[in-house]
Amino acid sequence: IFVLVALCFILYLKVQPASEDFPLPVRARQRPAQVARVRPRAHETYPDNEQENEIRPVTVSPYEQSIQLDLQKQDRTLGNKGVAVHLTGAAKARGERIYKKIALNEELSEQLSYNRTVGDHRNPLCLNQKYDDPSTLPTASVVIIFYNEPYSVLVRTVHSTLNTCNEKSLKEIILVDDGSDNAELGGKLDYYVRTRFPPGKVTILRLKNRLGLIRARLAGARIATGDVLIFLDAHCEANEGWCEPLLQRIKESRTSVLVPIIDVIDAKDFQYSTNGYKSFQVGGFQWSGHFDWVNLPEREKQRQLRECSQPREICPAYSPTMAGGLFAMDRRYFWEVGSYDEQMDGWGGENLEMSFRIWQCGGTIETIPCSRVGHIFRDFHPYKFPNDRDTHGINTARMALVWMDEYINVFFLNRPDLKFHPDIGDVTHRVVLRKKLRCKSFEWYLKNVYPEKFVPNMNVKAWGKVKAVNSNLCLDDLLNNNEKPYNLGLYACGKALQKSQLFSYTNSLVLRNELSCATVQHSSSPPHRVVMVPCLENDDYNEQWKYENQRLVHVNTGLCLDHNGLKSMDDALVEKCDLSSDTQRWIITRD
Ligand code: LR7
Ligand code: MN
Repeated sequence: IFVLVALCFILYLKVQPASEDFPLPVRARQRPAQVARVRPRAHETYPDNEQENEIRPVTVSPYEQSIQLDLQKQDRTLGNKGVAVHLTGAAKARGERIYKKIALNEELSEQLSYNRTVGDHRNPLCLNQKYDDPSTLPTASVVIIFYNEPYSVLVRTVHSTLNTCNEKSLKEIILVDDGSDNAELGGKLDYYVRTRFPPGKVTILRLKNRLGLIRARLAGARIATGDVLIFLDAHCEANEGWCEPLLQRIKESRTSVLVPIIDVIDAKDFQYSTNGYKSFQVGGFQWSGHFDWVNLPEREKQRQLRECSQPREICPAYSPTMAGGLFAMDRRYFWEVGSYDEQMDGWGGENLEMSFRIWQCGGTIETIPCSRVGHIFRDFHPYKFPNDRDTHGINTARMALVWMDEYINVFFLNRPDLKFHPDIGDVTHRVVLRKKLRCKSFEWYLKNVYPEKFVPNMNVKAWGKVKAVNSNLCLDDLLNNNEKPYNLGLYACGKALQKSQLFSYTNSLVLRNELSCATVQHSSSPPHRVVMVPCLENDDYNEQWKYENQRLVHVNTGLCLDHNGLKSMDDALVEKCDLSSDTQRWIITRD
């Protein structure tokens, strides 16, 4: 027995391969332990042409090796259906480190399959929808622009598009590289596109320099050949069946500019999340020129019921503005209606410009509820803006000069910094365009498209600073200008009217700023604070104030706004009304 065991042992040793020179099959030879690390760091570069690398006896191109390594890292099941994934150990730490740098967990992205599914989050009513045969629907060119996006995220965006958009409808995908200097987005991406995607489907357009996202989109649109342009950011994953409803609607109405419901892909754990299939928001704007999300107004629901024959929940919903990154539009209409303002640089502002332009010049912007696409929202921009300029502000000022008519005053009231900004440049060609297209006024837009939008100097008894008589204290939102409730504050009155001190006292006796209305917090004992709450569509009795004898009396509690003993930065309070009190007297002024 002993001899037998010994023999077996010797045999076993013989069979073990001497790790280096044993001829492994090609796949195994590419295991991470056995090839040089070919995946470059950001500062390393690939050879321009993989064939040129003749120094090392490499039989497989380094791009191929690198891509093989990428694929080996991935887990086909991880994150499927859009569930959250949490890394552990060293990978977790690496993920956190890269997240701090680029606001996105690139480590995790590299472990998720390019072909992961995000699930089907549509309203079940969508499944009964019938769309025309792809042969009679318009075709789509999907344009994806990118500047130094994480390679794996971009590649997943392309795979996801190919996996979810009907092959016959999807004419092409155009990737526009806006002058990225991240090495992986160079030759390796070219190689990937050449070897992994259906021939002719995916094109990369390389811009020599970074032109900014507006001009990058224009460059992509110029070479597109599909009937419909669909723009996507470079970090999107689409829900099943998102293409057809867009193409169908454009077939029916070519001047409808469409946005999908934009779902959230978490930048840390890549979870795909929705607000539930029933509710979604549409686009609004703030007078500072920023885009925001707003609930679907009751008025719009009524219009849907009147004008749409489908169940209301899946009807196109008119949207006053769009976020800008994800939309579909008839290609010819895109050019007819003025594409973009080519002099907008970098990032920002083009979405409100396009929104106002579409509405004012005869088109519509609609959210299509059966079309859903996820987008990775990042906490900060992982890139610098050209020349460190506030391109969002500058572009928005260009927009305002062309489209907002006299309402530009409200914009500059909110953005005095932009009023004489030297970089705004000339907008004559856009004014000419507006004339040529015979577009309607901004007043028309507000009245007909977005009547819910509050205008600080319209339908008001007074507007300006709410200033204490005999003191230099003013009501001030202390920069809390958001949509959650917050305590109203006091601050030294600014010389000029500033955004944080801009209040309106409306014809319906509401004291408010752009988004919030002043009310009194119900507490059993003093101090009673003044709280700013999101204004309701119909004014609430609890938010009414009477203005008499220079006193601001909260109707519901009968208490008076009072700054007795208060100083700058304190919360605003109400006290028992006292006609003889000097600290309960206020004026609303623009001086
Ligand atoms: O210089 C640049 N060049 C580019 O090509 C800067 C950016 N880009 C690319 C970038 O790689 C990305 O693919 O442009 C795309 C958009 O940039 P993001 O993702 O940094 O922008 P964002 O998602 O924060 O910004 C939103 O607003 C922008 C205003 O200019 C654009 O319209 C974005 O497309 C838009 N994104 C969306 O609407 C997605 C939904 C988010 C919301 C709300
Ligand atoms: Mn984006």
